[in-house]
Amino acid sequence: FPFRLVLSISSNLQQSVRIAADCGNTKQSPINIVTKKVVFDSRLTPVQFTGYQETINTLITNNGHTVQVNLPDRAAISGANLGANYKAQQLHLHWGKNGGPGSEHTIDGEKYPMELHIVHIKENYNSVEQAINDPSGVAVLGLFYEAIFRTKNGNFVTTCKTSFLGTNVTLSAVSLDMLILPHNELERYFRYQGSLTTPGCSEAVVWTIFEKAIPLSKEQLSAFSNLTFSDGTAMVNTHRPVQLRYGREVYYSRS
Ligand code: 3J3
Ligand code: ZN
Repeated sequence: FPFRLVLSISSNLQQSVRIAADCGNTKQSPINIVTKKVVFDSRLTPVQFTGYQETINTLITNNGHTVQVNLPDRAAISGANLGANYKAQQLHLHWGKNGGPGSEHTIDGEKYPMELHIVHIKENYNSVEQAINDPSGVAVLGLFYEAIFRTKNGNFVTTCKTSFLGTNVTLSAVSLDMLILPHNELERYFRYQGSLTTPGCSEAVVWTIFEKAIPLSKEQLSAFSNLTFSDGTAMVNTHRPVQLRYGREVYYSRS
């Protein structure tokens, strides 16, 4: 390119970055978490779970763009410098293809094969639609899954074969506990301010991303690629690309 043309490209790029910033979409999710740049915050105490220890009878569904499990809002989280109680709404997953890279957040540029999101809304709201108008109206817990050759995991995800859709599942404390992490691993997490990663992408989410990944076998991870979108095509690569951080800090719960 002649030098001048290169300059005009760079000025266009600056302009498009400025437009993006002017539109206010500077707190988008997911992001890449650079572990060397996270900032220790002593206020990030362990997440407190209430109502997750009970048996939850619910349905696992394919809502046409992901696998979703609706949760009763008696299950809730607090502590962890959230500043409020947040009621559980649903959990869903993001994955790649046949067990390949599929998480939404990345750690030092690395994608995990799958990422679980447990979606909560601040206790004074009655729906996600209401909560997304508040910059901290939604609190999403993110958990990574990593592939291992032997499954050590609990009932919930091990039953994620294509035949599991529409079945009643009892998410007992055991499966939820196994679904979440052993308590001592829950103390290590990243925190940042971001958005929903699905259309609307409202900048209303306090993100809590646990550092420790949950082990799953390659077969379990690959089973998700047998599902289909509403149009009948394979439900693969259900993850949004990482977004610019625009200078946002990522905080960490341990020094
Ligand atoms: O149904 C609600 C509603 O706000 C709808 O507009 C849409 C917003 O993207 O989806 C939500 S949701 O509760 O289904 N939901 C979508 C997936 C919010 C949380 C999920 O986004 S994420 O950031 O956890 N991946
Ligand atoms: Zn999600």
